Amino acid sequence: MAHQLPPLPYGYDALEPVIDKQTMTVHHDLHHGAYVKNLNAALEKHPQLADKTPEDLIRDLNAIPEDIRGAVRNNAGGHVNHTMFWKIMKPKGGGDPSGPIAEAITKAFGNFKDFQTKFNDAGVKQFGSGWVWLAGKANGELQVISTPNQDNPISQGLYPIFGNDVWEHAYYLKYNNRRPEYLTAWWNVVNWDEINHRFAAFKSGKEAHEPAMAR
Ligand code: MN3
Repeated sequence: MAHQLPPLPYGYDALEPVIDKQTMTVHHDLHHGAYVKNLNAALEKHPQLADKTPEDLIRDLNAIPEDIRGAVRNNAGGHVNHTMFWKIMKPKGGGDPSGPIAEAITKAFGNFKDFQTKFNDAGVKQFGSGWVWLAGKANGELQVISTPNQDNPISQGLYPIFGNDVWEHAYYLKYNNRRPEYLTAWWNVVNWDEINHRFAAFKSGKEAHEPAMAR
């Protein structure tokens, strides 16, 4: 069965005023929709890959046939990234983290504010399109990284605990060129319950990711 665009877990206007309805509509339906469509089109040429999850496809890109490697990198990456992104946000989210992720952030970065500063700085400094992440290493350490385009930490052997989208399509309609303002406001819609869920999966050494997809 082909990969499918998952529905947004809330309304298009649910993250107002942090993220406006028009941005959410275009971002989910058109941008994420296109990644799914383009991924399915690329995979048609290699039916042996049909049963792989999008995470499996990007875990070892060298194993992907060269003629579709770029398309898989961009579009399976885009699919995995956005599937996570919708879920790690929610209306009336934000606030200080709680539970195990709060303890882990304090241990790794000193305190939540310093972590946010580090995360936002990495997002501002990502040149052009990309993502900023809290990623987990195989030895359990946490780090803030950024990736270009739709690259996901999975392709570097890291676990994507959560990330923010710093492509202009994620914020330009409302924030124009003010990416730092978007990065700061975004914390008000973060879903710490879902992030704790992903962190627990990382700590338990399970598959690096949610079965991202309703296939
Ligand atoms: Mn995006």
